[in-house]
Amino acid sequence: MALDRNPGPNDLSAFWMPFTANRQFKKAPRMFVGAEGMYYKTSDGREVLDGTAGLWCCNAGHCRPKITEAIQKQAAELDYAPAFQMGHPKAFELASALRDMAPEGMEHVFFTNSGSESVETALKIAIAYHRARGEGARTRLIGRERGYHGVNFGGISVGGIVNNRKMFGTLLAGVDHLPHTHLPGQNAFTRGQPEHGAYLADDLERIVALHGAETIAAVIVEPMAGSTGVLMPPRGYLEKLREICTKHGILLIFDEVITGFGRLGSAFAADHFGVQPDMMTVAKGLTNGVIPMGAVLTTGAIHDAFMAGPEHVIELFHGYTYSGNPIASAAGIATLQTYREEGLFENAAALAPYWEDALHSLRGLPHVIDIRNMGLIGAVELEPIAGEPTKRAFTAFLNAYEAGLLIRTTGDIIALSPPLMIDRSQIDELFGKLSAVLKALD
Ligand code: PXG
Repeated sequence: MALDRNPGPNDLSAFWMPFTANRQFKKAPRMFVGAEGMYYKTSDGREVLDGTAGLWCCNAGHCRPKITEAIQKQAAELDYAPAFQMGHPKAFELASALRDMAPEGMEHVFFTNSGSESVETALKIAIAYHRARGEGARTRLIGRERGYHGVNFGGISVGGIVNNRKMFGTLLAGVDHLPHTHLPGQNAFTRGQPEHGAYLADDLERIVALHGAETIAAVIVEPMAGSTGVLMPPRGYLEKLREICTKHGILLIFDEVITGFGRLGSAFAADHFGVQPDMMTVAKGLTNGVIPMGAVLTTGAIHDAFMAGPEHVIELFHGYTYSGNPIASAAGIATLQTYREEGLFENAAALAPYWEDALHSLRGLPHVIDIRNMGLIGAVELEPIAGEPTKRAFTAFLNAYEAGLLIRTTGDIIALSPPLMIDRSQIDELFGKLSAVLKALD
């Protein structure tokens, strides 16, 4: 029986692929077999320019020697150490490096294995923090329409993407949503932060008035919404959210899974916008996407609220078998060193104006109804085909791949987020290819 079930190398049926049109893929598979720097190599021997840093995670580019060596060395030296009641030096080293890189006030680091786990961890810490301080009624969580906070139950509950929610039952109770900030009528083709929409943060006051501040634990938002199709925060919006949260004793969580590690030209979006959250969730670029790892950063006040009671008692009943895994920690340390030594965040900031001009040169091409950008991130929104939403952008994705360019699409929006090591000639190559693809679209 076991032998009968042994698949040949080309049997694609067993692997149920995530967030993928499985039947379409398996009819015409797209396989990467290698990668270096800014390029993937396909199974049919072609080079594909990585316009998306994998899935927004390979910020230092691919197969970077320092990261590869760190992983190899760690695997041979200490493969695994128990994460509970035991430690190993690299997890502490990475936590300190992350704290030192983070905005002032982020003092402690809780390790997870993904963005989704970081979100669950932050939401749980928020509720437990209030309870530890004697405000156990603060359990309500506020997310935002069109928000993406991973795919676990807490994350899809505070998230606001209908297809990620509607199949999965009743979700968490006690969750409300702020309105999204997409105002195409007023803000289309804005470069950087849009002018209109700061008032949308005032909706938090309506939610507070409805439920009472004393029932609300936290607000979680992406400082720049990535997955939904790249929505920049309107000018003044994040400042207002911060102000209202502070006024009512509500924690503000920035989900920086995409915006962390240089995407906007600063280490974190909190730095870029000059707005201080109480917690930050990160993943992806923390290890350059090479080994799964995430983290939650918290203020000293949040951490210290748990450090009461007898010292032999566990303070927070939460954690994962692989929290701070040695190999992931080694990858994280080497990744942060690579960012620093190669000045990759500075490169992203320096290239941002060139990127912006190149991106906005697509304005006027067929079906393009909006273009948005910030740092090394960009979105091109296409007019959907009537009655067939997502099809036009998906066709663009398939044609771009054939033309040697990797892009991401969500709905009818093309998202771009290349590794931060990109240079001007590669930006030209990217937009040259994309513009040809767009011109040929039906
Ligand atoms: N929060 C945010 C803001 C994210 O963007 C997650 C949490 C979840 O991370 P994990 O590691 O559990 O996947 C994400 C992930 C895309 C795309 O192309 C975006 C994500 C993942 C995959 C694809 O939009 N974001």
